[in-house]
Amino acid sequence: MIRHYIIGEPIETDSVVLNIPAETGEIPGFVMDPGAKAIRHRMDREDVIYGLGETVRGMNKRNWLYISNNTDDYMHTEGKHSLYASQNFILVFSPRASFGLYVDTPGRVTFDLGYTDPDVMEIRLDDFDANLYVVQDSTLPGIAHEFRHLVGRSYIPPKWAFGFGQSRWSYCTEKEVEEVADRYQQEGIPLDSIYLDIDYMDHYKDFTVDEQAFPDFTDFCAEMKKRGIHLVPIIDAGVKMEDGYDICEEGRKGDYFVKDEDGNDLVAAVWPGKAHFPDFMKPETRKWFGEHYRFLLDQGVDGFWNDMNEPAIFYTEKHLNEVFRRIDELKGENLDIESFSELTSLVGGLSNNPEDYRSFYHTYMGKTYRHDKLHNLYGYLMTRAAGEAFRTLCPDRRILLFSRSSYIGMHRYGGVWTGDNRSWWEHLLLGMQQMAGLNLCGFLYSGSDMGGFGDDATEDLMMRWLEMALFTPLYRNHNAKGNRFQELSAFAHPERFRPIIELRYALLPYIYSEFMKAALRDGMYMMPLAFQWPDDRRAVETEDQLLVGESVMIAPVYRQNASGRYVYLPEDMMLLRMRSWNDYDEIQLSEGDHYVKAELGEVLIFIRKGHVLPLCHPAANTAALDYSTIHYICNGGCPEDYELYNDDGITPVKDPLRA
Ligand code: MIG
Repeated sequence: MIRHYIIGEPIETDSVVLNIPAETGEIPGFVMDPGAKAIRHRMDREDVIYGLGETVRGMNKRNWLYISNNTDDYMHTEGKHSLYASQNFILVFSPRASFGLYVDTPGRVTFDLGYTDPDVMEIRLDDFDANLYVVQDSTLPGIAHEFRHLVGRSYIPPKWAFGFGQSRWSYCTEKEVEEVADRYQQEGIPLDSIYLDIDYMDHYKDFTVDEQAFPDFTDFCAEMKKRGIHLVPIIDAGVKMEDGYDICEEGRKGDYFVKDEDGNDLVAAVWPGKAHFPDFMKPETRKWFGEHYRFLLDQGVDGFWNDMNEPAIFYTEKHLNEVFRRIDELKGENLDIESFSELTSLVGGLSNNPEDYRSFYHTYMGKTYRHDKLHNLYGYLMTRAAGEAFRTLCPDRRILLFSRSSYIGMHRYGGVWTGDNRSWWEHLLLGMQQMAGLNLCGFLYSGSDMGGFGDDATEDLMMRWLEMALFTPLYRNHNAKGNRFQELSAFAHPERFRPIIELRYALLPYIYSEFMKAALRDGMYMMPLAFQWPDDRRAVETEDQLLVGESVMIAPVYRQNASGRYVYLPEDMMLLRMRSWNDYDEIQLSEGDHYVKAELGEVLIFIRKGHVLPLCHPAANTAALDYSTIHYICNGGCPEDYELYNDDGITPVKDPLRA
């Protein structure tokens, strides 16, 4: 059951698809404190809080302060409060009565989940206006399902988007991209996609291709398609300011950009230097911007990633001028500790500055709003622009689309990747933990940059990351310019990765089935163990294992130089210790604690009692998979009872599946 309450005068976000009449009166379990712009809930000692999507720390969000304030932050350390997204749904799992709470407001929300007082959950709103939805059900999967039903069906990508993808900022030319494909082919490692980062563009201009570097992009796309590889270009939020550049000109003429205090198109910088920012809050802007994806679709592209849409701002022109003025004043002065730190923070404070976010305006639902009031919707509505356009530009096929910034509601239009993580072992684990919150918030198609975006990956880290992520829907190796190359072919032993990637392909019938069933039935694809064993405290506290679909539990190795790990089994299970899709040990383990060996290159997959795991022969890419080779590993279950879902992987799916 879902109950709807209204605080103040909320701004509509279009994140909810059911019309649930609002009730008046007390919100069950909460005390309202309008003076503090807060609602408060007393927690039991045993309460666990899930949700909040892609945030730092573990799956249980309790005892930290999370602030929904979409931020381009490339240091995902545990002291942080905000990352790129605002996914304001929490699930409070309590022996008393579990419930879900969705705080629907586009402004800043502070989730003080026992940070100030360990016994108290306090949710503070910058503006005391919100739609609140309280979701009640007797089970955790039930609450998750009700909530997902409330916010609408999750985005479904084409099937090839479940294959392995290679990315790096940057591949600058056709030749470089070809070489990546060649090297994978030479190594015999399956590959479905290569991502194009900002360098494919002409001077970082959206909807352009650098003609020197890619002289015939249409031909190039076709040639790569023939090799089974999809090219996936990036699109940035900021539009380069340049006379004669069609997107800039159209945006100015059509009044599609956000406005500064004086009513002029805001000038702020990102990649290309000075840029304008589309006002994605306006349907006209979304329509206009979305249509421009056609430029790349027409050339054979069928996937995109939307970046910098928090939006990230290097500096605004106005603020930069103020900084220059002040620096001029400081020039020649004796800089003591105060004036010197003023100088450094003047420059350091230019990017993503809170004051800048209060200095421009949107037109939303016929009214003018200062940006910060709607801030968390920007990435969502950029991605919605693309998603909605695809429905008319190519109604007969699915297009891959995922975004860095998001808000609940966006999950209907695209997936997410978790942004600029690092080649750190702790981020390998974080990448797994974030999947629980993301699934709960509807972002089924998601994943982190495998190998880590920042810093240098080692062969063992890369290997363990590919193993951990074997079941994550987005399976992409991505990293940043300046770091050690981490294409699998760049390591000392590329051949050691092949069995892992092949295993991913062998698992695709299961991954795709379970993903699609979750999407089409508003269910969870990856979930914490508490969803299955709520009465088992050990299971509930397990932070480094996940359930994937109906049959599988994963327990990856996430420590360097470890050749095994402890695993907790809430019930008897079959362990598959897999070295490849056709070389593995089958071991029956009884419930309880086990130390399980897993050398580098060995993956631990647990099959639940009474369940089966379908596997097929691997292939060079998803299109080449042969479902007639499917065979089942059974732990007591019958293959006939397994509901294998398959389709052409391209045609949009209209109807929900009946359970
Ligand atoms: O400020 O396009 O998160 O994946 O490679 C960096 C360059 C901008 C951030 C994205 C990252 C991408 C990078 N972008």
